[in-house]
Order: sequence, then structure tokens, then C-alpha cells
Amino acid sequence: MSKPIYVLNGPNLNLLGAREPEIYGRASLEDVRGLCERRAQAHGRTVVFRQSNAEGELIGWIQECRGEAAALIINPAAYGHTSIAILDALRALDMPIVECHLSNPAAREEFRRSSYVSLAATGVISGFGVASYELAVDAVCALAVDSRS
Ligand code: CA2
Repeated sequence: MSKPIYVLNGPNLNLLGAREPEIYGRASLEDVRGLCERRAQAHGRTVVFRQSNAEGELIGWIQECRGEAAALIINPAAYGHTSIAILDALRALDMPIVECHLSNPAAREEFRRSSYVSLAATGVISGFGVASYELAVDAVCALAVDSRS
């Protein structure tokens, strides 16, 4: 069995679909989970899909990727702009990492224009709404080269 792709989601993304639809759209995070699962399946892959509002829990899951994941997709939400601890955890991974955002933070407030996570990411996909996640799955599936026994 090939290793799964981990898809980790940061704080407040559990509210997706319930608030600010003009920025983040109307799909729920469960809808996004389904999109990722279907897209991964088309590549012969599986996903582990999780969300947390807690920085430490996200760091624990990033550490879990070592040995368990073929690649990581992370929407760090606001922690991307603030968390050196998440950056350090990502730097301990040796696998493709895609930073994924629903909106395009570069086109928003000044404080969203820097990302610690970008320093460790293989690439960044932003601004395509929930399609950002599907594109991220395509990207990591093109890059993930773990053994598929
Ligand atoms: O565009 C993205 O995906 C973001 O990561 C979303 C974060 C924001 O802090 C980043 O700058 C960009 C916010 C996630 C909060 O999501 C909500 C969804 C619905 C309602 C309220 C918050």
C-alpha cells in the first residue's frame, strides 16, 4: 500500500461554509474532504484529512507525517502568518509540502502577505477556492515518489 497524503487544516477552517462566503465560498470543510478524497482516488492515493484550532495539535500531526505520509498539503490558516513552530516542524519533513489557501492572501491585508510556511513549502496554491485543494492533490501526486508496494 502506498502511504496516504496528509491534508491538514488550521484554525477556524471548521467554520467553512458557515461564515464569510464572499471570501471563502459556501462549501463546508466536509465537502473539501470529499473533493480531496475523490481527487486522490483518481491518482490511486488516499488522504488523511484533519482540522485543528490548536497549534500544538497541528505540530503533532506534522511530526506524524514522518514515516506515515507520502506528502503533505497544509492550509495553516492564520498560523501560516505567525507560527515559527509550525515552520520548524515542516522543516523536519523530507517529502513534498504544498501550502494551500482558499483565498489569495497576497491580494488581501498586508499582514496576510507573509507566510512562515512558504519558507518550507515545495510550492503554494492560493486563490482558487476549494479547487486550490484539488490542485494541491494533483501537485503532490505528481511529486510523491514513495514506494508503492
Ligand atoms: O485563504 C485561506 O485559505 C486562508 O488560509 C484562510 C485563513 C486566513 O487567515 C488566511 O490568511 C488565508 C482563515 C481561515 C478561517 O476560515 C474561515 C472560514 C469561514 C468563516 C470564518 C473563517
